Amino acid sequence: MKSGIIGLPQVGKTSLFTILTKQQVTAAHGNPREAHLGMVTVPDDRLDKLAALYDPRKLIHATVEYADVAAMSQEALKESAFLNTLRTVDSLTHVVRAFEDPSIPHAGAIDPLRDIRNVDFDLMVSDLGQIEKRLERLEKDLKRMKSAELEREHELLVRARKHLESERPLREMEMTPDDKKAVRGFMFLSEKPMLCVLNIGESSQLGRDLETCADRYHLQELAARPNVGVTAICGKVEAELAEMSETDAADFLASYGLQESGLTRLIRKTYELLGLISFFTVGEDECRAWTIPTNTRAVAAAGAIHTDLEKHFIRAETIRWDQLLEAGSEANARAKGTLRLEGKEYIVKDGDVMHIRHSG
Ligand SMILES: Nc1nc2c(ncn2[C@@H]2O[C@H](COP(=O)(O)OP(=O)(O)OP(=O)(O)O)[C@@H](O)[C@H]2O)c(=O)[nH]1
Ligand SMILES: [Mg+2]
Repeated sequence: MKSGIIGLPQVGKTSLFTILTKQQVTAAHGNPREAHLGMVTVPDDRLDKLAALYDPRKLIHATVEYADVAAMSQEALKESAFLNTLRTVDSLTHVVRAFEDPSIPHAGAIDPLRDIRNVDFDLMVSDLGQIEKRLERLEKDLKRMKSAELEREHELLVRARKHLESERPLREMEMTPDDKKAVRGFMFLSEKPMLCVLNIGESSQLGRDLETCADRYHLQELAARPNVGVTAICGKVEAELAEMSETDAADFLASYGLQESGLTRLIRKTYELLGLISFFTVGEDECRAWTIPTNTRAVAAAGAIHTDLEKHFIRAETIRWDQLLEAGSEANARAKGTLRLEGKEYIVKDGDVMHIRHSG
């Protein structure tokens, strides 16, 4: 899974990338349009607790890849490196300035809703340009020959154009699974799910500020739309946290009245937005988290581990992570009856621990 960090100039995109990936980015980074890429471990204390039980040789968390790109603008969207990076991501992480700091320039007063609309506008203009080009071509082709498939595409793109012209991003357009398939090749930017991350200033009531800032900036209506999420972080505080040991970080969070770091919440929100869940495989050799879409059948989940497991799937020994911890071992869980045998059609739940039995 890959997410692109976008936003207006100087809002804290690279700062967020640095604290997420713990990767230093130097100013002398060649082409400024070239993205910085980095992997981020998905924090999951359920997996950590399971690992404490098994003491495995390998502990493997899920990962998300982040791409930090240059500031958003109509001009940037005309550059192919910039555009191609954004086209290939699964979601957008839109950093929005909400911190006050006169020394860091920003166009106009702090106004997250305006900034979000402006960035969305640029994405929509880019998609619209692509649609118009394709429609022109399609109309020429349709004049020369009749084709049901081209006509369907034409109809869909006309609908998408109308949608964009009314200033609504494609992520809010109703599309059947077939429609989605038909437009997949375009990799439309405004169709990608977007998590807006308000970068707020430090304060003594940071916990409350983080919770209330979506309301303060009138983003409730936006947050309720399809395929959009809103969350907040304090980049300054997160940067300090990133430098600390785990125990110091916990004390530091508590001193601000926080239970978890903003980054943990940000990644969780991204999973929610994309409809992703985790299941686990455990053992003395390896404890590992796997990422799958919600409503995945057990046999397809097995395929996420290895295609052979999908092909030769017999059953999945399944237990909820906390029930396994409570039982203390799979043998105890089996005796207690909390370890279930599930078939191919079982819908895997977030936090399931699975052992795939196979005939391969
Ligand atoms: N006060 C304050 N300054 C911040 C915060 N986050 C970033 N900055 C500062 O804002 C400036 C820009 O930060 P970057 O992370 O480089 O922003 P960017 O969005 O990557 O900028 P461009 O890539 O140039 O568009 C730097 O001087 C940061 O130190 C914050 O939360 N509070
Ligand atoms: Mg930057």
